Amino acid sequence: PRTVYLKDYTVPEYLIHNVDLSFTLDEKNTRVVSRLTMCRNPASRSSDTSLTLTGENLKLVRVVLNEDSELGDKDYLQTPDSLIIHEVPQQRSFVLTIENTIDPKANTALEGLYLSNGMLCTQCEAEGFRKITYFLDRPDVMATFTTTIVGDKDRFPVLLSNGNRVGGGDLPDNRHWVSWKDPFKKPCYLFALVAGRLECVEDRFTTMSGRDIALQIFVEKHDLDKCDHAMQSLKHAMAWDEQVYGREYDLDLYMIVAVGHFNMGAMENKGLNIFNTKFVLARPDTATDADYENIEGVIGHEYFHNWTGNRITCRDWFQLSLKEGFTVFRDQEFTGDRTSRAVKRIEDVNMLRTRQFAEDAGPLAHPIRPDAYIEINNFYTLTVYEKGAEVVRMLHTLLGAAGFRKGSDLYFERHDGQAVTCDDFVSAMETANGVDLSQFRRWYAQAGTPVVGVAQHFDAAQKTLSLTLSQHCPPTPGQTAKEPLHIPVVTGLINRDGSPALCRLGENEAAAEQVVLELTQAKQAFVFSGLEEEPVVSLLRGFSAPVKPALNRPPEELAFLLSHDPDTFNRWDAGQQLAVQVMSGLIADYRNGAKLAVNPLLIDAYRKVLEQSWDDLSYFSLLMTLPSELYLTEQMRVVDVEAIHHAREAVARALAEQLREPLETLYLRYHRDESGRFDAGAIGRRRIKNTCLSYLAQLDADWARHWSLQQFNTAKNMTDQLAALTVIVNHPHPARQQCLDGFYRQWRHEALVIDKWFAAQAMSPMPGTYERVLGLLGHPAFDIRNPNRVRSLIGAFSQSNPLHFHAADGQGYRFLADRIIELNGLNPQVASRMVGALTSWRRYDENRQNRMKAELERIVSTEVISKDVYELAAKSLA
Ligand code: BAL
Ligand code: ZN
Repeated sequence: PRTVYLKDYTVPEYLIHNVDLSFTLDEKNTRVVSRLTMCRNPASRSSDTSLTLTGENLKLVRVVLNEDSELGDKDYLQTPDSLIIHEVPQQRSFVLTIENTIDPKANTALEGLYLSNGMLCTQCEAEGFRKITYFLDRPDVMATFTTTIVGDKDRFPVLLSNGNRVGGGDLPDNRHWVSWKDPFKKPCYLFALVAGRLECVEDRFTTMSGRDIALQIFVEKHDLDKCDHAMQSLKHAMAWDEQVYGREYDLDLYMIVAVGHFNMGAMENKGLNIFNTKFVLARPDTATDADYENIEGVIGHEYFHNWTGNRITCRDWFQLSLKEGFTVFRDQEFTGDRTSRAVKRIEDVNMLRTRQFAEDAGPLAHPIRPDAYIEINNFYTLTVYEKGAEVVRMLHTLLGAAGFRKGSDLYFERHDGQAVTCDDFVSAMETANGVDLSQFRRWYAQAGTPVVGVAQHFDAAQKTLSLTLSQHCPPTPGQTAKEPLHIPVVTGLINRDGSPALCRLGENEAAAEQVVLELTQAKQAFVFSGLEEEPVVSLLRGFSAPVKPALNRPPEELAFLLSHDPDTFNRWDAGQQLAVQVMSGLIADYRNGAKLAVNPLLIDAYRKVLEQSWDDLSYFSLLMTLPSELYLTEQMRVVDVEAIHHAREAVARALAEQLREPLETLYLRYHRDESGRFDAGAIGRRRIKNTCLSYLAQLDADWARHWSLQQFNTAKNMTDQLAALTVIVNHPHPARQQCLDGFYRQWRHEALVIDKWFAAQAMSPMPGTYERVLGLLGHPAFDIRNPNRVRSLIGAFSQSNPLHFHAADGQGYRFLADRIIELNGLNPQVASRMVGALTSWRRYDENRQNRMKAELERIVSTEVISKDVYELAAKSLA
């Protein structure tokens, strides 16, 4: 397969000004007529007078140049992925009309036009439009689109595309037509079409300039009662973007369609977002609090793309983080403002540190702006998205909120209607603030997680604290030597009595509660003055940079920070690091066959947390939650899945035994049902209660089993019901099968709830999980063609059940490789998403390494292998 390089970028040879599309719908044979108004790109230096359009899986019917001249076989060449027209006008614009047919029913890859539950829908990002018609399928070709759709009135009563509806009417043979016009220039990856039996929930929004916008959410009829939260989220997002970024919506209509078969979470098509049902549908009895939060976040994310992605798009796919990193940062801040800032930050960093750091340390590490790819779909990664958002967050930290806003204003002003680069974004920040960000730009080009070293020296006579920070970044594939990065390290100081110490850097600086240390050199000293005693340093507050601080704090200092750090992130992190230290000791004990005795310091620290009173109960729950097995995995040089599992269980059990009383009291205080309430208070009460329940389930006690069963049987909201089911499925419980069967019977008509049923079983640490997962593949509700089902069974098992997936006999690996090979032929994007669980093979013992490697080799040698799967499997073996 061919590798595409950023360094090879050249401007398009031709431009497309306008696209007139007409679709005549049929499940197996949809006819597409595309009329392109084009011209030679004056900026292109190529002397080639032919025109190459991309297209895949298309049946070409005819090609007409300038309305009247139908081209013959000798005028063009068709290849499996292109249409080359030998000669087109060079001096003036021309019209090219192409007619082709496509088969949506055969499209199991869910890219281009495909069928989901009888409805036709599209997914074009990144390169799906070429599966609809021949085109210049690249993001720097921006055109206005008009789309006319013709279809049967019964099968396709609703016909949607981008922009505003400009016409429609009846046709003979029970057919009808609708025309849509999108006045904004856009690349074809933002094109969308939806046709089917859909119902609509409608609302309105008045923008800051007083324009009235119609908001519509389209779903299948039985889901009409699950759209309220998505609609409210959309209105909140629209208002937030006006307040925080001064950005207003531009069309008269904003449509969202929920579909059951979708490779991603959602897609920001102009004026017509298409969403995975998972990120739209919610009712208190079917969706958890986490689902509610995710829906608001993803609705916000797609809405925010209207400015960061659609109005200003990417020049090429290497620039993906330009729109994704910025838009993730925007959605994170939106959720922080809407819910709890402290909790949102912790959740985001938790994911970054467990999953993105692993990616950045493995064979697939790449910069947030990659320099090469075989299949661009493989680069919708945690690095491009989440680390990309961290890079934008660092700009926000360095420039301050007002400076960042000046920069984003200039970015929107300069580049509206253009396809630009990450560099253009940084330049706007630079110009607006009069600063030099040349070193900062390295974050876009360098992969890997930097390690920040810390050494401190207190001079009692001078009353100064000297803090020496250093940085180094381990090599990543293709990048051995790394340059120092520009790292903002937000730092505060705390006196020994727990009160904050003021930070005074240098002679003339004013004292502040915290400062941003700008680490730009390999090693750099910062001197704080005016200190009466040696303070405790609170470093990297709010996780101000995506780095690993190399700090070996004594456990007492971590316990001190857990009690006193005013920074909510660092306070939580101190508890996590304390737990990691204790569990690391137990992991070593387990490996040595020693008894697992939990350090009482940790129990005391948790007791103190339990004894305090907390306003934000969600934050309190996070303080009470132990680091996950996956996070512990990241801390080990050679991963020992069994030792990690048993060490963590030992700590959880010790906490449950020794803190039983306060945990019980808390559970009972909040165990009453508050179904239907989604304010921060009720969410927090459910969260802390369920955290307590999961601890109490560690006790081998009938009363604890009874509590979980009672909660399962009486819960009226999904958060409580699923929390109880999870506890029951994760421990020996006599009612396990009965609860699973009851849950299935209760929810068999709700696809998203059945996904949870599959996932809960796939993630269980109980013996027999592998056999159960294997059996579930044959369950009538399992469908390998549905990405949500694949993720909920195969994804959950391989990515969130380390104990069973990494079983020493290799059965988990074999199971996954078999599924990847099967999926490779059906849906390469989903198949390649599943490869990730095998790519970290070098982190395990020799036995597991050999077994994982053998499965990767089996995958690579599959006879017909997709670019998607090949790229990841081959790179991880290299
Ligand atoms: N653009 C792909 C889906 C998303 O990031 O919103
Ligand atoms: Zn996005």
